Amino acid sequence: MKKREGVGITITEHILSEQRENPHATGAFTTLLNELIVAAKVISREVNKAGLVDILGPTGKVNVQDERVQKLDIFANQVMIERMQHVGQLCCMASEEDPDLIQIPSKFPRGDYIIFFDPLDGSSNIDVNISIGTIFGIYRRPEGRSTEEVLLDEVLQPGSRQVAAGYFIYGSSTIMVYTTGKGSGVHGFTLFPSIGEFLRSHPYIKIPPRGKIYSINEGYYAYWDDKTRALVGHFKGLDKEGGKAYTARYVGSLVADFHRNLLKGGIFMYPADLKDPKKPHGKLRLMVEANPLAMVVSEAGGYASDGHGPILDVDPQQLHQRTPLFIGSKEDVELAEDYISGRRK
Ligand code: FDP
Repeated sequence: MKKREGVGITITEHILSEQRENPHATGAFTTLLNELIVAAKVISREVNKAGLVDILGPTGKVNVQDERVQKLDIFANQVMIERMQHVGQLCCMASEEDPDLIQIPSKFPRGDYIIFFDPLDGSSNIDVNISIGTIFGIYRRPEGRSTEEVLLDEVLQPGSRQVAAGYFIYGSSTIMVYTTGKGSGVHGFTLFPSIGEFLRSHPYIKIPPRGKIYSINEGYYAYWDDKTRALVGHFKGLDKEGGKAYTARYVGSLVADFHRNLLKGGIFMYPADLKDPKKPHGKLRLMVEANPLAMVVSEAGGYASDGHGPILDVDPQQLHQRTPLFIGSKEDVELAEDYISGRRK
């Protein structure tokens, strides 16, 4: 970590200090982030009650007992949409849960920002108390486009154009990690429930250049091509160099796996499943999962690749485009790229 000063300051103070450093700032972005934080606090409260639903009954208005897990996904999605649509800083949104762009209703004021989010990533883990999270990436609408309806080609921008990105992890505590890029650093804030505030707990997060952890779902070994098998063999110390084996950690909740590797160093991989026609590009989504985490890891000194080049340079073609993802410590991800692109065998 570069500095420890500022530990304990509230997230509001942090955002305002970043705003003061930008002479052109209007406060619009600050308003947007503040509303996002409120949405995450509401989701966090509901996630923390998840185990009580069977005891106390479903908490929602509609009684759909059997769909409780799915309901929390939908609840999180609704909270995000309802809280964010009226702030006046967004021109549209896109969610992992919605097939199309979410336009801002005409009764609300509109701004120039676009937000992508996965409202509850890793939601198959809710029932077993494994950490889950909300991921977000924020862009600006390209200049010169001002029709009421925002078009898909305006929204589909490479991840390198994100102006901010991050995630909330709902775990043993609720933590927000985010960056506004350009050397501002990656900062983590822990929710102090009794005062309802996020306090800075992880200033200037830096990921070690090389880690000791590899994270991948090895149950899909049969679906991988030889390059992926050779790469994972390397992390197990099985290749001809006979290097020391890494340790394996895979929770199956992207935010949780990513957060651990960000703090400790290592690589998370979700490769293309070449023999599975349902997942030729893997499972993870470029716009709501890969790009935001790629911005965070890059700002923290790490790297994210699709196996051939930077995730942040991918020119998106579809809203829900999937991508292979190799993300984490820079040297580990570069090594993965060498294997996947065939430069190393
Ligand atoms: P989930 O389906 O539980 O929402 O993209 C979603 C995700 O979880 C990621 O959070 C996680 O890393 C991945 O899927 C797990 O997929 P596998 O079960 O195929 O490993």
